[in-house]
Amino acid sequence: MAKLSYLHLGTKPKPNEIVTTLRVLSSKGLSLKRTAEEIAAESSIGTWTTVGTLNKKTFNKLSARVIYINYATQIIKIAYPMDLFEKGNIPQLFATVAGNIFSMKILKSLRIEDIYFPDEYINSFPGPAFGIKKIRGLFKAKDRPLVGCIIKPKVGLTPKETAKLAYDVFSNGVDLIKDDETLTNMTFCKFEQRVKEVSKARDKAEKDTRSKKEFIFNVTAPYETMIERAKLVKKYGGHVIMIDVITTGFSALQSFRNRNLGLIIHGHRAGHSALTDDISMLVVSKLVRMSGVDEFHTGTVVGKMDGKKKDIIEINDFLRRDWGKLKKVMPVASGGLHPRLIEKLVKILGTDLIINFGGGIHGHPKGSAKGSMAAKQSIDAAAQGIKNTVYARDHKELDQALKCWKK
Ligand code: CAP
Ligand code: MG
Repeated sequence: MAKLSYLHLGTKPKPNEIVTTLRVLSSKGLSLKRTAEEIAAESSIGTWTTVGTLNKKTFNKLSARVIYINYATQIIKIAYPMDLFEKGNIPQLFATVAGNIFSMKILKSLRIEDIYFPDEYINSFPGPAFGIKKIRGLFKAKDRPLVGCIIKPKVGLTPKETAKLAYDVFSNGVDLIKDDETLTNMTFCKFEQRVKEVSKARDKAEKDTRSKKEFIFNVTAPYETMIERAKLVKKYGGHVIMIDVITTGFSALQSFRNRNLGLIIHGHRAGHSALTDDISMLVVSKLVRMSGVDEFHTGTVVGKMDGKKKDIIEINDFLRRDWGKLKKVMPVASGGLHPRLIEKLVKILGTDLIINFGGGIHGHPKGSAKGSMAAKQSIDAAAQGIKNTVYARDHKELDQALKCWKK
């Protein structure tokens, strides 16, 4: 059989093709063109040698196509026919476009910068059950970022201590509080006990403040346990749970969403850098949105975590724009935030955002309750376009925060 080629340089993607954009560094000696061909082969229908079992018809139907090579930037694009994919199956997608190719000896380095998905593929996933609109509706907050808080220390408090802290924070301007990513069912803070105690505190704060409050319990665990824990949260009147989406993996995440428990899914991305060094956060965000996460951590630009401004803006824009039939995801800015940084943060990322404070509330010189007030004040000021130093003139708690955190 004549040698079949994966090279289709200069051709446009067909309407039903998935297209990956890759940054590639070949091992010494191999041309970028040959490397691109090898990648297309291994990730679609080829192997290291010609096999007699592959006929021309099947090759033409299922082979990936190298459609673009830029020698200056080392960027290549590979187009994959839809028939290579099982709809609604992220693990299979990963194994195809992000599988064996990462282990090939011919590659010195490889990064998936972006993946284009046709609507036919996007719409085979459920996406978020709630999305930005319903989350905003729940809190009746139309124009301002939602005020979030992370319990700190991240582990160590008992259920009763957590509940007391939650009440203080909820009563002073915070809309949402969340468990930290490492807190699940601990010897010192049993999950069930925490849900019971904290739910009572949440309900009392709702009644006393006459506004919506949500505590986001971290249900991260093996899949069946996540379901049990989520049901418990629901039984005690909760509407939101958190999943560490990278550590549980896409199979568990998809299965959880597909159970349709009627809970908002808050996606924490602990450990993402082990993945996003090689697969961009934009790609991860696309997969997370398909899987059905409603709220997702995307970085802050101004806080303690790594992340380029351009990338974070691009990801936030993606989560908030129309994409197939899937609902929009609420971005979460978290990590090293305190009241002084909010003015800048909102200028960069806008107001369709949950802004989380951990140290930035509990580290306030007058304690967590005043810290919550300062956090809310900083968000109100930013949403109204008032400078934080001006707003602080008649908002004592904000003034104290600004004096505490000078940059
Ligand atoms: C923030 C946080 C989050 C990070 C994760 C923390 O606390 O709870 O886990 O935001 O990063 O423990 O660091 P602080 P990202 O407000 O005290 O920093 O959101 O970028 O995934
Ligand atoms: Mg955390």
